[in-house]
Amino acid sequence: MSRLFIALFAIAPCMLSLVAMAEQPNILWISCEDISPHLGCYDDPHAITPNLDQLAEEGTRYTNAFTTAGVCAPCRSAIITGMYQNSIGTHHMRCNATLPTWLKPFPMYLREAGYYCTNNSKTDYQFSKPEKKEIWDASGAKGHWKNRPQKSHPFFAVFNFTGCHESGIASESKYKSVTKELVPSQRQNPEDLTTLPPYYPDTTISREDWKRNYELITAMDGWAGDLIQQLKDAGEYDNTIIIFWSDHGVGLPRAKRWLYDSGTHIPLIIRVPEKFQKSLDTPSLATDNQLISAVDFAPTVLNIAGIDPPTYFQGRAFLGLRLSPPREFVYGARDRMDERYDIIRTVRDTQFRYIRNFEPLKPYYQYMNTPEKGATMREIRKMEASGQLDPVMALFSAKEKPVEELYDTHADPSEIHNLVSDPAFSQRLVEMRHALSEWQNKIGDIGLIPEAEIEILEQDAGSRFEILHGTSRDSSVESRLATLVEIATSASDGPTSIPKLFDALESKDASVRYWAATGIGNIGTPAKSTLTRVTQCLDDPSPSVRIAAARAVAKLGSPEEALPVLEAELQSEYQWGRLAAAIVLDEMDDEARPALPSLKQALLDQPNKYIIRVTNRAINELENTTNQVP
Ligand SMILES: [Ca+2]
Ligand SMILES: [Ca+2]
Repeated sequence: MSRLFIALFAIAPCMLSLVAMAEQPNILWISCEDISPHLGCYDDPHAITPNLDQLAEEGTRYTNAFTTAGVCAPCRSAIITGMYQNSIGTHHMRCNATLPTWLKPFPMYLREAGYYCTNNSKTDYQFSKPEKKEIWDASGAKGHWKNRPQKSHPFFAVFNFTGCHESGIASESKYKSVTKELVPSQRQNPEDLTTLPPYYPDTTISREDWKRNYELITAMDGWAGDLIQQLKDAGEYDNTIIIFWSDHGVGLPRAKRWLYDSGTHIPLIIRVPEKFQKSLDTPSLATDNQLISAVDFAPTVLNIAGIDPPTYFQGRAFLGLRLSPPREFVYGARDRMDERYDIIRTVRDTQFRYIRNFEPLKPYYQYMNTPEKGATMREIRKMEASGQLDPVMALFSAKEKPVEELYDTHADPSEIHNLVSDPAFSQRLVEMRHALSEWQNKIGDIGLIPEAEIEILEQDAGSRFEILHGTSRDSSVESRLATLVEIATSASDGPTSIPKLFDALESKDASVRYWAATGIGNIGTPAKSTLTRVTQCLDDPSPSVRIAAARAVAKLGSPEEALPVLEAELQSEYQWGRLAAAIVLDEMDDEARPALPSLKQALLDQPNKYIIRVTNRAINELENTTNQVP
């Protein structure tokens, strides 16, 4: 064995397979925003998408591809890192996490292997280091494979179409601008659409939104066709693997931000040119029904480029040589969406979806600035107010959520018939519940740690991932997570949990004390006997515990004791502590009236727009005003 070979083996094992490969394929990512598989090639009866249909005709259409969240940034952070957002702490929409020093966004491996990597242009990764310039050769509106220094350089080029983002549905001017080049035959008649989901009011207004979704997708299809044509014009079409995907489902209520298929089931089309089908051992299938998660994109791109994915990746390569066994499940997480928290986890196989609501006492539709502006959402609110909701719509306007949801997506593609109490599915329920907690343990899900606590803990831990894992990537997090899951569950369990919650106030773990105080607050008056002890928690060293305790003290009948604590936390150095305090003050409604001056003060010099939104909402409700904030 030559010295050179030994050296290569020692320093760069991941390059060996590259050496063996005849030619590195170019890779083009055509990505877009906020669309479900409303494409002709997915048998949608209305879609007008000739370019993507043609791509699917020449390549493979994946029918079971899912994102890890129902919203842009958490999904995009998982895609670029190859790790679940709730493992590395990029799970809140939006945030800025410190990553472990060993974690490299996957284009960095491609660049090391000689690829020219461009991103045009959305990042939304939820971390600021590594910086864009370390990840990409070029990232921005000018990023393009055409700018590679030499034609012989293989490229990995990403293009993203923002035109079909939810704002294109919600804003008439954006919709008109994005679709301005559509001809009459590419337009839709809202009256004729047969695919409006049953959980939306069937009104002219909702149908207008639904129509816009289709037309925005047609505009996106034209853009995708142009990217494909550019490859053909440059003679690179048969040297380039094309991967088309959306970053999550349609930008409408109970879809975007949610973990149902409506929010996480995405179109995924891949065309592997003939010459790579053999070298990558990927015969071209018209349709592939295997389960795919967006966290698999990173290992898959590295694998087809001939680079062994790093062992810390949490997804699997689904194309190329030496594949591991296919997935049994895909997983997803919902955490803070803009200014409101709601912790939800999901696991899905090819037929069933299981959902675990960790905050079941919160409604599905908490008031949030951005989604409330959409016309369909306003239509739902109107019908809620006038008592016109039919039973299906009423499911998601409920004041509380079930702890668990289970759906048979074959029989019930809209996921509206919860099977949790159906004895025929009890075995399935147990299996899915188990699969979910196994996944949470495996990845070290930090979602049950309050965000202000994460802000504090990441300082010492070095990164958010290392809060649970320590410096070892493999350490077991199971016992700590089990305690958190147990106490978070008890927090929504009602008065029988009072003794357990009371004891948990003594925990050394601030996150456990937080859930204990939150649980006592959830119970309210029947937990009155705990008032003296909970009042002591107003001086807890953790801001998250102080805020949860203040909420509990208010719910136990002493709002005057709670207010000074919450007013002080509104000025906290921890921005997510300020948000948590604002949320409690908003929840207190009229009891928070004495804090009005502090709420108004909190709007000033406030760098975090989410805190402004919640505070503005609280003030609007107290003063009967309709002030708008961005
Ligand atoms: Ca998006
Ligand atoms: Ca309020």
